[in-house]
Amino acid sequence: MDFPEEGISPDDVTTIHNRLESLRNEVDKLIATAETGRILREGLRVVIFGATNAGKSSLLNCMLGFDRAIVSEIHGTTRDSIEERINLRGVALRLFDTAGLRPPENLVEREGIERTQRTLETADLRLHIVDASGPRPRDFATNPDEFLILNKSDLAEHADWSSTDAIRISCKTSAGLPNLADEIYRRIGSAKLSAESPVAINARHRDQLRRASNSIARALAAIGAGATPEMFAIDLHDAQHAIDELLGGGDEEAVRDAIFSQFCIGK
Ligand SMILES: Nc1nc2c(ncn2[C@@H]2O[C@H](COP(=O)(O)OP(=O)(O)OP(=O)(O)O)[C@@H](O)[C@H]2O)c(=O)[nH]1
Ligand SMILES: [Mg+2]
Repeated sequence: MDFPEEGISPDDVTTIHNRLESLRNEVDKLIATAETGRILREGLRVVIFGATNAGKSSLLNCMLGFDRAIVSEIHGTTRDSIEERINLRGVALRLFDTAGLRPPENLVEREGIERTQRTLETADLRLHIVDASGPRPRDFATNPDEFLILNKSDLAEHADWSSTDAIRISCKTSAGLPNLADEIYRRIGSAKLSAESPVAINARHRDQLRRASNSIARALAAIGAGATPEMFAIDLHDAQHAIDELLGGGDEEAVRDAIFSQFCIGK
């Protein structure tokens, strides 16, 4: 592409900028539907994790309605990640119980904890469960993308947790479990199932769209930094190429026209 200097005024560049911004928005919305597609096909990955003895396996069993995982007062009972499917108000969940986190005592436990970390990396929702009848561990940390749950509310809560804003449950008495289900549903509803488009795209489509989105972002950044069109043409070309590949070959002219229809641009 070749952009004659005199063909494009600063106003035109502003229009191109606005058009690219709305294009990027549309592309990003489509990318979000890839997540929805995966979730509809495979189920949403909900991972229960936390220190040993917090009640992770008890929570899995409670949510399943039967004793799938071994529960005991011995720290480090669960050695491997356990997966079960449940249906939460029509949403398919893949629920994972994991090996409790603590400094491993042997190789098997170390391997189990590494599996916990890997399971967490691919989680859509992380349920961080703690035993609130005990003190808050010195190295305790949680972050906003985790859902903190204080378990064992049938026992006296340790003062360390008194100002902690978290949902309180008891796997022993089932207290708080309906609230927990409400909250899980609320979080997945807003985070993962709100894509506006009914189209659920696959992973290959998603990768092409990400390429297009990144290229458009680079062009937008260049425009923001005062670049002239020939300086960001390469990015638009990349974006166009990604979309062409997505559509299975394609009409370069049509894509270019859609972006530049009102401008006089040589090719
Ligand atoms: N009082 C009380 N005890 C509970 C509750 N939930 C679990 N427990 C007990 O806590 C102990 C540990 O429960 P688990 O579910 O095995 O804990 P875990 O987090 O899976 O432990 P690891 O597999 O060792 O990491 C068991 O003795 C349970 O019976 C609860 O809500 N209240
Ligand atoms: Mg366990």
